[in-house]
This record gives sequence, C-alpha cells and structure tokens, in this order.
Amino acid sequence: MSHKAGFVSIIGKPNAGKSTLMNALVGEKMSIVTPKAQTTRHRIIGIVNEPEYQIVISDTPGVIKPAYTLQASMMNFVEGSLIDADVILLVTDIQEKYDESDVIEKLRKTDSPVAVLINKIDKSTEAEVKSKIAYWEETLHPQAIFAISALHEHNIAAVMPFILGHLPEHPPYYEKDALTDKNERFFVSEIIREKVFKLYEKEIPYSTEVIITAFKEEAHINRISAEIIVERDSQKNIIIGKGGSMIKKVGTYAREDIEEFLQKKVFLELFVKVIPDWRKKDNYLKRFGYEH
Ligand code: GDP
Ligand code: K
Ligand code: MG
Repeated sequence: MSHKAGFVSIIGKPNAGKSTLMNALVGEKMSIVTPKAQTTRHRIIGIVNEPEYQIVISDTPGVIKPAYTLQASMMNFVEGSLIDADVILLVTDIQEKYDESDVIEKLRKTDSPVAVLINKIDKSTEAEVKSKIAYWEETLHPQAIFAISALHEHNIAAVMPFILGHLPEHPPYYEKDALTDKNERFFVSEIIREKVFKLYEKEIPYSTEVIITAFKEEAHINRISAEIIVERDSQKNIIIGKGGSMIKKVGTYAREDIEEFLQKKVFLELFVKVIPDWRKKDNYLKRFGYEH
C-alpha cells in the first residue's frame, strides 16, 4: 500500500493564529498525537495519522529546523541546495500588515509549495478578504491562498487536500500509534544533529548519526545522554576538537535549543562513538530509522 508522509511548517507572525490553526488541523482528525502538547506552552508538534498518510506539523523554529535536517539526510541531499519542508503554510492575520520582506523573499525562492492562510476572516468584511487575496496573489504568488478562521474552523477542511496533494510518498517518520516521549527523543536527537550540520564541514555531518541513550525526566530537569556516531576514528577526533572544544560547542548550542523545545532545564551529556561504515550496514540503518 502506498503511504504518504512529510513535514508541514506553519510560519507567521506572533498571534497570527498559528497554534489555533494547528489545533484545528490536527483536531479535525481524531488520531493525532502530540507529545504532551497541553502541558507546556511551546510544545508544538502535531502529527496527523491516517492509514494512508502521516503529516507532521510544527510551528516552532526549533522544531522546524531539525525536520529540515532530517529530510536532508533522508534524501542524501545535493550539497548547497535549499532544504525545505514539504509544505509551508504562512498564516497571516487579515488585520496585520505583513511586510516582512526577508520572509517573503525566502518564500519566493523556496522550492516547497507555499500556501498563504489569511486568518481571522470572522473579524473582517468580504471586501477586505478580497483585497488581501489580491495582495498576496501579487506579492508572493503562492501555490494556494485560503481565507480562513482558525478559531471557528472555517475553511480549514480546504487546507488538508492542499497538504496531502503535496506530500511525498514516504513511509511514516514516527510510529503510527502510541507516540509519547519517543517524539521528544527524536526531536532532541535531531536538534543535536542540526548542530553537527552547522558546526562541521565536508563529509562529517553526513557521516554522523545521533542516538539518545538516556532520557530521564526529573521534576525540574531532564537528564539526557546522547551518542554521536561517526564512521572513523579521524572523524571522532574532528567531532571532539582540540581539547574537546568542538564537542563542547555542540553540547552548549544543542542544550540551549533542547531547553527551549522542552521548556525545561536540561543536563546534556554527549559521547562520541565510532561504528565503522554504519551507513553501509543494514542493521544500523534500520536501528537509526532509515528503512527504505
Ligand atoms: P500564534 O501566536 O500565531 O500561535 O497565535 P494563536 O493561535 O495563539 O492565536 C492568537 C490569538 O488569536 C488568540 O487569542 C486566538 O484565539 C486568536 N485567533 C486565532 N485564530 C483566530 C480566528 O480565526 N479568529 C479570531 N477572531 N481570532 C483568532
Ligand atoms: K500567541
Ligand atoms: Mg503559537
């Protein structure tokens, strides 16, 4: 059976209605799983699971970036090419002035399909809606424009077919049920891997995998251990750096983002391990979640 899976990034200004939209999108399907979504303010991953597809929706930058990296590695991406979400939803409050030219410029250049969601139309007139649609048509010329009210779930159903229409054939990224902190672990490992992508050059990022080996949730702190897996001793030395200087950077940057993501203090411990040629070995690829 064919199966679609991919990442949807919701972007937009604060208070545009991103979280409300996400809730509306995932709430429409009953089989969603959010890792403790209600417990913290910034935990914003929604996964819509159906037998024939899995949509991973996020509106936190710290979450979006790892998703990019994930896709990158899965596609063995061509160096230097733009790496993007499968679908980008730009949410804008119909009353707000959207003149973030840098964002618009990036959206113009991205290869990913973009839909503009003009939100809160319950607060506006039909003429305003028409004029905003014309504005976005001209400014960005996106793949689609939807006039919606996330709060009242008006026109939300139209967004789903757009997303599905642009989702690639892919096996699910997550188990299709019982997602709890597996999700958190996954994103934590992706955050660490993102730092590796940023801090090292040449083949290093592509030779690296990150495994979370411990994830202890205490009242005020999470104690996380992770292994950075590389293929050769020489790569291990590069990862560690002179006197441990480089791995320290990875740890510091990753910890900051993980704390932001989990909304909790984190103690992060990193180890570097060599598994010769792990990328060529089926059992490791499987263990690391690359099954195709
Ligand atoms: P975010 O910061 O982009 O995630 O925005 P939120 O989803 O937190 O929404 C910000 C505020 O806008 C909240 O008070 C929402 O209830 C409100 N809001 C969101 N969508 C709509 C809508 O369609 N209509 C109206 N009137 N308010 C909305
Ligand atoms: K908000
Ligand atoms: Mg929000």
